[in-house]
Amino acid sequence: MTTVLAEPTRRQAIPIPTGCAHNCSGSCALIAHVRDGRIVQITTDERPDRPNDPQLRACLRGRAYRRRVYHPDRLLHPLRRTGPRGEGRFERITWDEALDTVAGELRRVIDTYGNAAVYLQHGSGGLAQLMGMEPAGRLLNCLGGHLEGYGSYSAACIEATVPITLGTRVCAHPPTDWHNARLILLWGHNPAETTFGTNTPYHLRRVREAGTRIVVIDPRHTPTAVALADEWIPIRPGTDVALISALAYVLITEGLNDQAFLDRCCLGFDEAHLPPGIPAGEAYRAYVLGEADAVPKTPAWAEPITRIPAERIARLARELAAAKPMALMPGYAPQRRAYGEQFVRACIALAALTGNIGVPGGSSGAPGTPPQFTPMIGLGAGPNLVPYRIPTFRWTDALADSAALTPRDGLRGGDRLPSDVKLVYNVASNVLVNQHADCRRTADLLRDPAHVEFIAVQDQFLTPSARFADVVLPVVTWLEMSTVYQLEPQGNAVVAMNQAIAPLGECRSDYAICAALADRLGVGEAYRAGRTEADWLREAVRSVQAQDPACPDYETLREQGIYTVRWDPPIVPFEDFRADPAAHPLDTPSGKIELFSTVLWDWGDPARVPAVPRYIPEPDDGPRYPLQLLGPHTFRRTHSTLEEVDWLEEAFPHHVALNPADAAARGIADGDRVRVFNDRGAIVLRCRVTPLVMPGVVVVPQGAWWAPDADGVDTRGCVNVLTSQRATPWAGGSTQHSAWVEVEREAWSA
Ligand SMILES: Nc1nc2c(c(=O)[nH]1)N[C@H]1C(S)=C(S)[C@@H](COP(=O)(O)OP(=O)(O)OC[C@H]3O[C@@H](n4cnc5c(=O)[nH]c(N)nc54)[C@H](O)[C@@H]3O)O[C@H]1N2
Ligand SMILES: Nc1nc2c(c(=O)[nH]1)N[C@H]1C(S)=C(S)[C@@H](COP(=O)(O)OP(=O)(O)OC[C@H]3O[C@@H](n4cnc5c(=O)[nH]c(N)nc54)[C@H](O)[C@@H]3O)O[C@H]1N2
Ligand code: SF4
Ligand SMILES: [Mo]
Repeated sequence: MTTVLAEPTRRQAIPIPTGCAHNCSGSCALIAHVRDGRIVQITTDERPDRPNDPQLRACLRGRAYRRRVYHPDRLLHPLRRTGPRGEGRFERITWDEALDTVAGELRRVIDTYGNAAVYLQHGSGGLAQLMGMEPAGRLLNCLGGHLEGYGSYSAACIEATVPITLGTRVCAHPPTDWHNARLILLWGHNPAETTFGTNTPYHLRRVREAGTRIVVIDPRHTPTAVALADEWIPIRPGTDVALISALAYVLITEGLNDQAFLDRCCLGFDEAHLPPGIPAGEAYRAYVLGEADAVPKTPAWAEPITRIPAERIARLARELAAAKPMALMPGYAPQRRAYGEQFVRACIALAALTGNIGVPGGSSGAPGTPPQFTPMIGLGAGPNLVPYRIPTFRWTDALADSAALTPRDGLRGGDRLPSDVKLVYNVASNVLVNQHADCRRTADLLRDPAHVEFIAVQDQFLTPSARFADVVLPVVTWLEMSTVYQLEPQGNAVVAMNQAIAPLGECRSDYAICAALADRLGVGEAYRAGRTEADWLREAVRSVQAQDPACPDYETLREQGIYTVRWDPPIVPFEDFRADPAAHPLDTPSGKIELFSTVLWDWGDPARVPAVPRYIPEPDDGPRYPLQLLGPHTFRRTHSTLEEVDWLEEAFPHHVALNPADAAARGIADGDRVRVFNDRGAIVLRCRVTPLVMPGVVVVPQGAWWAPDADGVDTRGCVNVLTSQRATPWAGGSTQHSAWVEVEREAWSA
């Protein structure tokens, strides 16, 4: 028998403070325990919990990180493709060969086609300083620039519509204000699982314990609905704006709306407050009451659309009006849908109608940053001299036919792109194939080397995207480098991430790889700006210090691990505007909250981009595909990162979830292997039959790695085999939550 614990010769492991900086929207503290140059355990924050400075406790993903760092599939050497793109055959090459090839291709493509032919792929894998897209963008900008995307996968419709409606994205209440709310409405929002700043679930739990009621509106009975809420209201996906319109109907017809606030602070609620020359029927009130289209948006109208009983809708409206203040907190998912712009604007309208904008405990209805947020300015990508920008989600359109992409499709900087994309640089990203919609179409586009002439991938694993690379460059994990990280806007901490172990194999940091490329291309000096990596980290921490003198310097931070920004007393966004809108106008065309958007009116596409938020039924894929497919973000992974970690698969096995009624109608039992399919493709995976998903809805968590068999059927279960590349009509955002499928039992299912 071995007695490991009693082993007398065992030397103490050294604890190294570090953190977790994949794009889960959190940033937790990790402590790597290192013995003989190897991490033997990972623990997390051990400081005492204080109400406004709680621990940055890591979730299972952070704590299981050892399984990722030392995974046998880690990339340890540069690779060159030997078979057709996507097939996954590579040979090991030296760093010199790899860097010479990538630098040579960058030079050749820029000289032949111009800088706009180089596309830096959206990639969110590494978000701390010196990692990921930022060094790569800096390298390309030192070379004269590159084609850049705008609008994220996460929140393109929020990013586009909140500024034209509220004039700013500094529109969120800090968690220190949440206890002032009587009711919190989490709309398509699942922070128990999606984090949204490490301690969002913690703060929600505390305010609920203190008596605030929490209601969740979601097609799934989420971990948030289970653990943090008083009530779950299931809604048919894509119909949220119908529900908001019906809530508005009840508020208006029962005189429960805050008319004084609407009159004083908003444009276009009623005809008396429309801009000059706009017909009366265009006001929000006219839409809700059905004055223009003869369809009053009553609860009875919304019931068959949303599947929420009319009586419950009417009661909810009264509850929202009675709970003063009420904080509406939407997630991002309902705007990653076919008409995502409408959801974002409808939420702001609901917050305005209930008079909750600019009051403690209220909400603007829009996700954003709180006023106290102190952004960290570190390395930075520097100015990009290429003027062209495309909506990030439309990069495949730019690849397929750059000439077809016009300003009406969201192209900025000119009427058409000067060149097709000839080189894709994919850093900290599995978007290239896995995380973008419609894997098969993307893969077909990438397969032809005459079309995209060169693909470089910088990653830690040979992901489905890396399989399409011509050259793969191996990157360290953060445990093999030092960096600093600032929590996402929703949070309030700066975390020092200290190097715990030597780089594995021949891995290098993104910063170092891009520096070596810059040297080869003659722009090394501009790239480094005379600084070492430690200098850049010192600068980054100094940028927070400049706004918040209590922040320690880099050296002190390295020792203490975490600095928490104090957000007490909380600053309430729009408080001054609400008090005196004339003295504090918003940065919108009218200076007011534009429930009627003059910008969208001028756009001139009222059926798809109306000037007031309207319910627009989503297109479906016809009667053959009756089930709505969601690909939410779950505990299992951070996007596709951590897919390889066996402990996480054991804790949260990947499967498709189906309601018992839909399963019974198809002869499917819990645990069966099923085929989920539509015209775009098919995936085969285990089925979980569960009432946690409402009828008519199918759930395949996003991020599983695409693994097509010889017939092209995905044997792992990547949801993006089934999603559409159609962008939202105005923001050009992702619509990856709007997909329709059928599910059938596999004949050989045991
Ligand atoms: N664990 C984990 N956390 C993450 C991430 C991760 O990969 N893993 N990714 C992070 C990133 S980058 C982002 S952008 C955010 C994403 O954050 P979100 O976009 O908010 O997350 P989702 O899981 O897509 O969706 C949130 C909830 O909305 C519901 N939903 C879907 N469609 C609809 C709808 O039409 N109406 C309503 N009412 N609800 C709907 C889903 O069932 C889900 O419970 O998460 C962040 N957090
Ligand atoms: N169907 C569907 N698809 C979605 C979504 C959805 O809700 N539904 N959500 C979308 C959203 S919101 C987002 S943000 C995207 C995210 O998509 P991505 O930005 O592609 O995120 P990941 O899938 O995590 O891929 C990150 C990659 O970076 C690598 N990596 C990690 N750290 C580093 C590093 O330090 N350096 C380098 N070079 N590589 C590193 C990881 O190994 C991984 O391969 O997915 C989108 N896709
Ligand atoms: S994955 Fe997110 S929630 Fe989990 S430890 Fe990392 S930062 Fe924290
Ligand atoms: Mo995201």
